[in-house]
Amino acid sequence: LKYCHEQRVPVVPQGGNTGMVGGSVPHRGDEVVLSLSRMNKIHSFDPTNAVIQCQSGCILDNLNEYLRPYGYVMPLDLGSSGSCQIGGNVATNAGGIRFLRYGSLRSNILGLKVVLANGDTIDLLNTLRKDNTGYDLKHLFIGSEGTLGVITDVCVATPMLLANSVTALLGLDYYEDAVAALSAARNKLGESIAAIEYWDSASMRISSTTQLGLGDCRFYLLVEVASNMNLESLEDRMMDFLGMYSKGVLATDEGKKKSLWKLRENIPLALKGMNGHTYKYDVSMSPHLFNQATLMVQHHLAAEYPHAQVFQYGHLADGNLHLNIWSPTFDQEIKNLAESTLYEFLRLHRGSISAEHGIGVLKAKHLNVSKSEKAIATMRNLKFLFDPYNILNPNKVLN
Ligand code: S2G
Ligand code: ZN
Repeated sequence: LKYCHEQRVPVVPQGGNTGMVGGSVPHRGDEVVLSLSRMNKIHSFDPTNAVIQCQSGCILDNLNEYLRPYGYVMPLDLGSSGSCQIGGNVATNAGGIRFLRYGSLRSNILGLKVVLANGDTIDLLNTLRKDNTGYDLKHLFIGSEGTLGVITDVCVATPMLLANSVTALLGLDYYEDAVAALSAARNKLGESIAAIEYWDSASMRISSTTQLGLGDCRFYLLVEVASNMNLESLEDRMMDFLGMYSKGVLATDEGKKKSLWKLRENIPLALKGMNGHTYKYDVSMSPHLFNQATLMVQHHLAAEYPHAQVFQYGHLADGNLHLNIWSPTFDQEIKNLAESTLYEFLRLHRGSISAEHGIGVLKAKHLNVSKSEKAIATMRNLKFLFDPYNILNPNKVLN
């Protein structure tokens, strides 16, 4: 980095390269791609403090495998866990399906080691749960997508691996029922909730052909509880919750739980497999608004683009909607119309144009939908402070 800084050579840091917004790929053609894959050593795990220290190139699944015998897990889980690397997860502050249970990855990072654009190393590695000594610099690098520094080592607080889990799938006829079920789940299942995901009938149709005995529902809600309490009591709690609904299935054995999760995990995979183009929007707003936002985009597209199909799915309790549009071929007009509709809606409701996937290069020009001019100007000042020659992942995050 010292050499590239002096020679003004742009550098694209790259981990598992599983990002969704083009944040880890070169775009100009004159960049050096700096792979962290070979920096994949696990330094230590302290079972007393439940903190793991490792290098950025460690693959998420490998870290989970390493922690399992100790009875701990990594504080995030996402579809790409087989190839994404913890350094990239931290650089994008990745979300995933366990955000509801473990909180943001950011809140579980205790320390980092970072190399700056000029080659200086900042050692912020510590395993302290509490450390109130001045500006918390690590938070500048978490989620900065490799534009302020290159993360080489991380210290992560690890939650316990819970002995038992029970998964349920509800079939609902109205979106409002899904939002009401979210509150009911919080009341009935409380601290044992491990995940709440939802999707619409269009998403179910492409994800699975098997009938679940739920009939044709407009919306599906997957609810998972996990705890060290015995399986019977956990099952009773879930049955008590499910008893409120006429269409629901419950899974306690691993195979059945996996098949319910597959219904959710298959949605983005099915979209990728459909011959055509998928426009992906990963947005945040109040859970009350997901269906309204989707119907609005659908309505704006229907007249001129009847072949375009709109899908809504995501992390309901996190207020994170994955609104995806599919069309037989890429059409700039569909993209423009969908984005003007959706981003106007987000502006109106103070939502975010990127809930978990980050900004990368794809969303950089829309940053002002979710950030004020002053905030963006301050981000530019920080960028200039850390990377005056703009060699670190140029054109990403900041247009
Ligand atoms: C999800 C995964 C990536 C995608 O399914 O939760 O974050 O394709 C997404 O949307
Ligand atoms: Zn997601």
